[in-house]
Amino acid sequence: MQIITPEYILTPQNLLRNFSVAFDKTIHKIAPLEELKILFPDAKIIKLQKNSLLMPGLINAHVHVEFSANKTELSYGDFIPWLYSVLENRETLIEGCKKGCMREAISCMLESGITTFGAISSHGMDLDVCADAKQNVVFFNELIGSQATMADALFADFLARLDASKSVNREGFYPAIAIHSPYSVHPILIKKALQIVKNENLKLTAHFMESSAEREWLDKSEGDFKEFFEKLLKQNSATCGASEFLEHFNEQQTLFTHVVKANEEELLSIKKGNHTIIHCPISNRLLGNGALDLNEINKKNINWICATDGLSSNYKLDLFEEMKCALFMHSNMPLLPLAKQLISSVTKDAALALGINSGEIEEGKNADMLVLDLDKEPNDELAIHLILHRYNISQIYINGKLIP
Ligand code: MCF
Ligand code: FE
Repeated sequence: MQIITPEYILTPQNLLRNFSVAFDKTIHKIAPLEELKILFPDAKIIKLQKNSLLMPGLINAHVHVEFSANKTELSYGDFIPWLYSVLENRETLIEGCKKGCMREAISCMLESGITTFGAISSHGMDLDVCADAKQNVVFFNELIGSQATMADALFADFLARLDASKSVNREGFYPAIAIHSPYSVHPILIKKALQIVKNENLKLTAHFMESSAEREWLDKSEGDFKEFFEKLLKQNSATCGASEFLEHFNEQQTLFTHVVKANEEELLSIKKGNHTIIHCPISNRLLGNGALDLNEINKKNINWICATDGLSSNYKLDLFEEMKCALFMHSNMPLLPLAKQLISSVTKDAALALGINSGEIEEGKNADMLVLDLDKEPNDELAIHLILHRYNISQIYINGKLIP
């Protein structure tokens, strides 16, 4: 058992001052130091400096680790040209994305305070590095393929990857499933994957309504996707409508990424299923998809969290940067409440959506914690300051272990 003695502790309800935390793998008790010393006389005491803040480790629920080689290869500004550039550069990116490059992306996340991430794995090339990562990992094996003729082969490949991820046996590693999107996965495949999700109680995610091209293709089998599908896949209509797609998830709480172009009916369906939206503001901006209507999402009381997406559509895997961009992107929302919601979205709310027992400095939670060095006494606007100022992270604990 250890006792850590920060000056401040950030909890969802309030900011505690002069409280300490007794923890091993989990947080056992939060109380004044003198009280904890009596309860745990043998505990090692970690003394922290003035203005230190203990807060939960950050949770990045959506990142494509395998795309970490991209810097300037992919075309930004518009979704369909980006997609063509992904296909054109696939070999270079895959070739370039050796283990070192993926490891670097994972350690950059750690340095910026990310103690849990959700990896969307398209090929399983990131399995070893994710298994070796110091962070907790929800490893989402991606299922993709819009053509029924290929369904069996694609499903077999997906199952092999899922099985490989199940054989990783370490604390804080959770195999899970990603359905790529409504335009790219055939309903036959979706049904088969959902059966596994139900039988094995796995976490589930999908990209949904990211671009106006996706909107038009799913609604009318028209728009910018038409040429893409006709030329590349000899497919002239969408295999699944948007509402039909969502119906597959009626009984399975799902994390839907982007959702920028969803209509009223789809948002209500997301609400009804108690699903969560993963908001990736930088990715949305870079791929020309506009801004999610967070006011509307809040009005409908829909769960949402914030994540980085991959280096395929971002320049950094840093949730402080992501929150800062969100704060400026949603300029029609009151600043302080948005800042508070953003902090909650990468801690408590993300933990809840991923089904992870962390995201809060609270008794019983896993000890995933950061120590930040604030430069002076915090005030009521701490949430804004946490996002605007890159406070130094002096210690990181994951499942109670100090990360060197
Ligand atoms: O989230 C971004 C943009 N939307 C969709 N997919 C991806 C993103 N970054 C990487 N991807 C991957 C996706 O997982 O791109 C591949 C898929 O494997 C091809 S998309 C048809
Ligand atoms: Fe993505």
